[in-house]
Amino acid sequence: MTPVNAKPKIYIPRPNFPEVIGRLESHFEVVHNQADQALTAEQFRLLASQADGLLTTGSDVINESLLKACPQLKICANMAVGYNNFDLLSMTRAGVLATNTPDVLTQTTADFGFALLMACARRLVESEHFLRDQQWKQWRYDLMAGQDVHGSTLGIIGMGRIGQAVAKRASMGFDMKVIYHNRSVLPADVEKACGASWVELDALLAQSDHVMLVLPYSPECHHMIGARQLSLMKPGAHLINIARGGLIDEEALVDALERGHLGGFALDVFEGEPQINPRLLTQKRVVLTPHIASSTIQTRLKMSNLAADNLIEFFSRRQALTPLNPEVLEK
Ligand code: 8YV
Repeated sequence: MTPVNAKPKIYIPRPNFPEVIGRLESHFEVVHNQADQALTAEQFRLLASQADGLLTTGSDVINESLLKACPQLKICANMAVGYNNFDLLSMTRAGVLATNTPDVLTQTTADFGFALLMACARRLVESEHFLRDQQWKQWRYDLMAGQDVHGSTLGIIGMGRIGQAVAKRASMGFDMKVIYHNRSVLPADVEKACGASWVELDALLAQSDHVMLVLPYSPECHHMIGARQLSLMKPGAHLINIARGGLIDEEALVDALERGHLGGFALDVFEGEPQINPRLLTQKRVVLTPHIASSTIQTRLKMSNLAADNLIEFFSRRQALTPLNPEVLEK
């Protein structure tokens, strides 16, 4: 039995900032795992089953079966804006609060989306490998010739905070035409501030020189970019994904590249990550990064502190800064 005045127990399954763990330790009994080796689902379940709160990341799945094994769990504070790792309905039913980390990572993630776009269109990684492999023999008019970014058309799928931040960089900084597809059309003043206009998805694919995915993942949009959508893209166009791997059918993507239809693609997220489809690894015109779009020290620290603040607020005042199912707080 838990002693009456015992501190709530917080479990942190993956490595995190020592200073944030230290902050949490002044409020809670904290169990954490700083090893660079993810726990098995069974190990995670066992440790979570003894916790009052979890500081999760986007890779830690909280579903009905886990919730059943965790009767004392009251809050999962995700250190991510995306929360497709949460079964929110089951969490609400079980009275478990879910929180995420919006806003603090918007600009950093948009910066990285743009970096991937530039790297892909200008063949940055391929050129670097070429040089390191000592293959550079002379100046050539077409050496590693890529495609212009400035003045081209960018299609953004998903126009939330990050999509809008990417659009501003493109329209203001690179004089690009920006079109977007989103469930809802943005208010005219927001569209104007982003220099972007709404189009149907098929039209976006057909008109864009570069397509960027910035939408949340849900089972309804699983493989929303498959063979048909890829065939609609302009020959030589680029695809950039900073959202979730499951949005793209990776086999169809590699097929489109191998057929010579796509100019290239850049992925920061993968279906089944950190496992990578081996066909992706052998392609030249691609940029592949290990889910680091939000990874600057400043931003990751803000994300970690916001997740910690949600835990502290919840256990001290039964409130949260960024709740996803606030109805749990009203019960
Ligand atoms: C995280 C992300 O790094 O915030 C998100 O949704 O994808 C990334 O910023 C990742 O999910 C780990 O929590």
